[in-house]
Amino acid sequence: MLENISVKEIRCVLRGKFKKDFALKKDKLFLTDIAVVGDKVKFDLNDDGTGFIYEILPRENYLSRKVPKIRGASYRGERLEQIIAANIDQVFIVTSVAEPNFNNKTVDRFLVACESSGLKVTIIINKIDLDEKSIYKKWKELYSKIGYDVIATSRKTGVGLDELKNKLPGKKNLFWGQSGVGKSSILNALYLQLNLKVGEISSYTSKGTHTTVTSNMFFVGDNTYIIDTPGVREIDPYGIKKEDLGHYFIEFADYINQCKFNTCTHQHEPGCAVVEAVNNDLISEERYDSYLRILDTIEEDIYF
Ligand SMILES: Nc1nc2c(ncn2[C@@H]2O[C@H](COP(=O)(O)OP(=O)(O)O)[C@@H](O)[C@H]2O)c(=O)[nH]1
Ligand SMILES: [Mg+2]
Ligand SMILES: [Zn+2]
Repeated sequence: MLENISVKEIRCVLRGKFKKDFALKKDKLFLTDIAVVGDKVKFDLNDDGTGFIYEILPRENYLSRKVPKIRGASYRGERLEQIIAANIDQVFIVTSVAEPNFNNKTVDRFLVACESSGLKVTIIINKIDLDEKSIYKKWKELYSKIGYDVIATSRKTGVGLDELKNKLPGKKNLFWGQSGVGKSSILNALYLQLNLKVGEISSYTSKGTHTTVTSNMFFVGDNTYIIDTPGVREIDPYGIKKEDLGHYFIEFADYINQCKFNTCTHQHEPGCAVVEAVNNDLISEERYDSYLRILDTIEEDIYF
């Protein structure tokens, strides 16, 4: 049985040469991680059972965002890429209907980040026990129609949890979403042994200059891994050009090639097939609105 494969934890530090690479980046305000959750590495084993990482193997894929903006801080320069995790099989974007309220604009930002990394995504709408008016149904329908798998869940009543658990075996599964939506709660319900802390909000170092974001990967048997990601308030997808953004709204694909100009950014350009599709209700207003908003932030970042 795969469950019997032994998984051993070895505490490692990075070899000096990585540290030098690290130092070179110090002229920038933010530093990005060198080794991230999910990386495959080569290391030397010390006598005391600890290890020295001397090589990080090429990543099959990785999920990232821009290093978060710090409120009230003013600085110049680019915002670096922060890698959340590497070598992932699928991502679950976790949302909730209430506490915090469902925010489709935020969901779309997460989706863009996943799509630009070529990762398979499922959307979880949690806390439906709080949803007296069943507003989740509208969003479930909207995202299902586009082609995403959507699972409505409640940690309280247990609805949807079996459906979710059936999707996880044999994969490296990353759970991503805003703070407080119930990521850790759901994972605790699925795997009692995890015993993750619940109810955390994003934390800052004492200086308040760097948001602490660390992900943790857990082996839960059956060749299955779970990555829990704490402390996300909002994300800005990294490294996306204006002219490429439309490709990460997957339902635009049917129309993009029919635009009059191949440099079309689907705003006010004449002969835009995406705008026409919005006018004909073939693309939802909500999604198109998200698209325009993200497009705006991409422009701002150039002169950040
Ligand atoms: N009513 C309700 N509350 C939930 C549900 N899932 C989680 N919560 C609560 O939401 C809060 C945040 O949960 P947590 O798992 O820490 O969220 P995370 O930041 O996404 O990991 C906690 O107080 C949980 O008890 C749910 O399905 N229904
Ligand atoms: Mg959590
Ligand atoms: Zn267009």
